[in-house]
Amino acid sequence: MLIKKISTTPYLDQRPGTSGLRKKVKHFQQLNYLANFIQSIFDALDSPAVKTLVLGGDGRYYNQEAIQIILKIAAANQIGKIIVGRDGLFSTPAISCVIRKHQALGGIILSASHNPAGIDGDFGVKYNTSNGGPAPEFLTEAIYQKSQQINRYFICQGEDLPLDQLGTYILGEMTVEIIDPIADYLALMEALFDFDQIKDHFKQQKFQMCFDAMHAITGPYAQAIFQHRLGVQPSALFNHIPLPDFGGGHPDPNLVYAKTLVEKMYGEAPPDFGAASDGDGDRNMILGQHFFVTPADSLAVLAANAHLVPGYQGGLVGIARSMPTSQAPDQVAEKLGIPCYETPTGWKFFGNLLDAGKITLCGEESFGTGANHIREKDGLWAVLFWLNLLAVKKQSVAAMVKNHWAEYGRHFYSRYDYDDLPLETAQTLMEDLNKQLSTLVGKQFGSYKIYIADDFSYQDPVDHTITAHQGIRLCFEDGSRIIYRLSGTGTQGATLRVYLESFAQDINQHNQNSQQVLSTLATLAQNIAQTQEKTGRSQPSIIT
Ligand code: VG1
Ligand code: CO
Repeated sequence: MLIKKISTTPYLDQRPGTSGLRKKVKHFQQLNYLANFIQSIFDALDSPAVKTLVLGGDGRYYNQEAIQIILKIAAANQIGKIIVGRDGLFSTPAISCVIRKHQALGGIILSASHNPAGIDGDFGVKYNTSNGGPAPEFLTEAIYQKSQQINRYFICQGEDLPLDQLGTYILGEMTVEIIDPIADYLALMEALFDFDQIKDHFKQQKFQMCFDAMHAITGPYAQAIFQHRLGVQPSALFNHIPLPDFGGGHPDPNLVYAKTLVEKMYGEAPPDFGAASDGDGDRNMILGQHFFVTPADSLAVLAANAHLVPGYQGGLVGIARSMPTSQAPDQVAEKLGIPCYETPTGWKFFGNLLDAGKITLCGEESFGTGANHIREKDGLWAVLFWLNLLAVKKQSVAAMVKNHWAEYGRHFYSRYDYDDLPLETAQTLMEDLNKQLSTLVGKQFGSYKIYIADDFSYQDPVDHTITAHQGIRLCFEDGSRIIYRLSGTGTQGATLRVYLESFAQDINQHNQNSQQVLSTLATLAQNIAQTQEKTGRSQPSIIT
């Protein structure tokens, strides 16, 4: 087969962010843009030739075309074998599972996660390594450096492959195996959870659930798991047909965007349990009847009860949470006598801790929960974990969480996002905050006194690399925190995220409304950073 060497010139904006390279679809469709980045991945990898890679995406617009281009570039770069999900699909957790199971060198994930899709939406490419997790910083940086020097890429000439047909194909000298994207993942879930007990709980207790796939990748997985394997009624699955534009929605599972689910769970006679996942299937939102479980509370409840579930009967070795995530899991770790690590935002920082056997569970405030079974956060895994616990405890979601608060105290939590700010405005705001840090320590604001004000820096306990400038932390003496950081996943302007947390031990305070409890802290956060003066916005774009 003819291998062509195509001359090209670098694009200066190919540095991966929190979770891979994300840009508008049209940006990716520029001449050689995708090819440059894919070739840079192969150029940065240590002798990728004759090895196996896994490839798939969340089905968004441009997924199929990108797969065909990537296959031809891989074949021209002497990759030995590529395992592709049927129709070019894989959820992010499933691809992590398949990389590990098939001992691949790594995988290429095509997704912009929860960012909107369609011709005017976003696209993304992420490289994961042989442990199944996002490439560490040194590798994403190496890929970026290659992309800045690139002057050619290699591509095979040939027909497109029929991605809808399972089977083995040959492209040049490369083998392409098209597999069912669900089977390996389902087998892993069955090894961790007691599916028969969950099924019985649905039957005996007349326990009802619903799941919103938001027209993204988890639809077919949810059908296979909940409907076919656990016997849930088809009507319990909403928006389960994946669409290239995700139905025009924003597949981010939170109270604002998962509208269908929220209306159902806060409506009349709701089911006992509701859940949603995001575009690529790694996030989750858990709801009870008229009840929302914050992601950090979810991680804390799972950790406290993990021994009740087959996969975690032996107990936990440790927990990790990202820095802006509430400290609810820390309390559980303390009681269990295990460490709780605090990492920068992004799943890549959990990889070393998981590989070194230092943690079993981990999570982020952004609706991400996961464990050592793979190296990505895992939406459906979290849903199954909750279902298994509910089947064991035979309690409502609200009762489980409230009992948890009674034992550990409640962490009120909220995130304020200021979207689409001019980059310079956002950067100046952060720089000005940085300059204030030394004067803030010891300062009293009403009943709040600051005892730590810093720019978060993380030293990886395994490879000792230091990652600096990961967000500004203001910690108050009563356990409250305000955190400011800029998003690394957006494709338009800059997004300022302000994270608010406040702690109440007293059970009499647990039933208060989060936004009310956090209102003084929210005003303080605005005043200290002068958000209104600097951004011209009196309110955030979205509160989750
Ligand atoms: C956001 C979240 C972060 C998450 C990342 C990728 O990053 O805050 O917690 O790991 O998205 O998740 P940022 O830099 O925009 O705050 V996903 O589901 O987009 O792969
Ligand atoms: Co995601």
